[in-house]
Amino acid sequence: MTLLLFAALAVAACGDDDDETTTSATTTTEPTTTTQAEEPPPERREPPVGDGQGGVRLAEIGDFDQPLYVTQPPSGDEALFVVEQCGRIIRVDGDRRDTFLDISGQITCGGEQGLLSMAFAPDYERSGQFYVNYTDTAGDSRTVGYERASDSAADPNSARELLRIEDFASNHNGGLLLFGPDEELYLGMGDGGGGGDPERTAQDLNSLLGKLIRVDVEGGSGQVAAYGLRNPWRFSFDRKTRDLWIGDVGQDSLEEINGVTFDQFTGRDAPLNFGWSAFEGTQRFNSDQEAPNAIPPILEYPLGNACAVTGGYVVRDPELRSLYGRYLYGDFCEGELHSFTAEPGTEARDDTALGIQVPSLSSFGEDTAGHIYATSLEGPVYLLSASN
Ligand SMILES: [Ca+2]
Repeated sequence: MTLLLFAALAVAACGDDDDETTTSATTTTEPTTTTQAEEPPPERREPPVGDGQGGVRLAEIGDFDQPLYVTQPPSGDEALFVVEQCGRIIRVDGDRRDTFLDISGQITCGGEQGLLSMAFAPDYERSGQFYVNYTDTAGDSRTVGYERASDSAADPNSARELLRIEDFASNHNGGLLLFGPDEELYLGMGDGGGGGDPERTAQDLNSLLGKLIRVDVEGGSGQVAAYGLRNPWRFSFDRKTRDLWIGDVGQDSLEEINGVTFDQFTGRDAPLNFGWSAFEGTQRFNSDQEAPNAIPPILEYPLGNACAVTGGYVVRDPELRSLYGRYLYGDFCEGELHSFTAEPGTEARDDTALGIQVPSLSSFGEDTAGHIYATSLEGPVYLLSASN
């Protein structure tokens, strides 16, 4: 207050000298002010794209029962929510843990089935609404809305079914629910399962299997948002650019990662076709399937020690300097974290191992501030922190 007053007095005193001084003071001051307004302070400047090598450590936030997702409400609650495969959602607030929801009696758990994810409504702070996807006792996919009863517990009686998709095999169930930058709810759905797309669902626009689905949270219907997917277990939107990234689990040869801009995803060519099962990665697969407009993957890698891609996030946590601006992903069996410079439409050229393993890497997660988490189906959930 004193300093501000002093500064104001000094400027006033300066302007009082004579006409010429006033003019020169005005012309030199104004451009300086403009420059300061446009240039963000150093700590807000965007870091350069990292090299993907090191500088990261895993900080365990706790041990859970087969965790396969972690997320956080968009506002109003700084707790983390960990999704356990066999039907519980655990709210983690510092050292305190509460079972937020337990629907273990309504699901099939094991293999690729179970409670597969949750998503908070963009207005969760006010509405208390959130959504879950799970495999029901008949093996079908269900997307159900719930409401919060208190900060630490959902109301189990508030269940409202939005979408039920009949499924013919226990594998390839997708299951990630995520609100897009357009505040629409998206669901990843596998091709039904078995192997080789036996029912030829992925290229069939009349089927919701093998798709990214836009879920109408009011009316409870699903619309094809993208197709030609085998099992898009985890996908994400870049919080800075809005780009869509999909880790699509492959058949016997290739795992693939797809990346498109949000305008591509929702533009005149929508719904986009990612090629399965005419293609597995860039290789021709089912000869009776055609996908002339298929979008090739940004990255593909062969099976071996690897078995199933776990799609991640474009890292926007400025503390993780080596990963900033890179798409982070891994493989459920191989466990090594990898990243490459995130550029939709451009084949990945600098895929790099981070030097960190997460055994049974079931998923990544991103909180509201942009911190990145990794879950191991063996129990631990980790925060990725800077190591120096
Ligand atoms: Ca299935």
